[in-house]
Amino acid sequence: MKTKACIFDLDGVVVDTAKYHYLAWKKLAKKLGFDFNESDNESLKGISRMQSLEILLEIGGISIVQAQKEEYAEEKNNWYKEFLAGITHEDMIAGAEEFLTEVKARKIPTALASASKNANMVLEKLNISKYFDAVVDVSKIKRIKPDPELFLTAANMVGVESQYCCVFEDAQAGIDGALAAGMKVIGIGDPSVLKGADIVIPDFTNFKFDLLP
Ligand code: B16
Ligand code: MG
Repeated sequence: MKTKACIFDLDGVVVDTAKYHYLAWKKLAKKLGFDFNESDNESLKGISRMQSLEILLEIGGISIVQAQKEEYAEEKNNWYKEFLAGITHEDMIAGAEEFLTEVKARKIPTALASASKNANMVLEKLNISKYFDAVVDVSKIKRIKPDPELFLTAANMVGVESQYCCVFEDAQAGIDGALAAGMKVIGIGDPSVLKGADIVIPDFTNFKFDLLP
């Protein structure tokens, strides 16, 4: 069954912003007095800001009231946005722009399915909206990854049935969501970390559309 639409996650797939989410969470952990490493960060990838904060606080053994949580989430987001202010095309995942260009040249529909409320800012900053026929507005989604809603909405927006969609994801929550949507998945990252994907690649270097299932 050949792929008829490509659905891309943003952070860690198109742009190397996953590291900036990590650095901002690490900064918050430091402020709260505990260490937070890359392995801890794996479980925060692809999920919402508030859910990420809950996990971070659990790791640090910290219990606080809701108003304080909102304050910390905002603080993390402000640090993350400071990193975003400096991003350039150098921050794109290796080979991502070439792969997107090939997919567009083949007239394969594309969608962006990111859990980030900052997604549009990143697209505008790098002028890469042109690669996507549809961008799912995460504020209109009720359930995010690992729920399949984000991916099903993206498929619906480009008018392609799930079984013909291929999702590109760097987070286990995203891979699980894409599989639950009945889609094929290409993991971007480390095969010893990402489970269930059809293929796992480190980045898009030399990756071509014909290699898709
Ligand atoms: P924000 P993606 C996700 O983006 C990130 O992987 C995740 O780390 C982040 O918590 C989430 O967006 C929410 O982001 O705080 O900017 O709204 O990987 O789905 O593109
Ligand atoms: Mg991601």
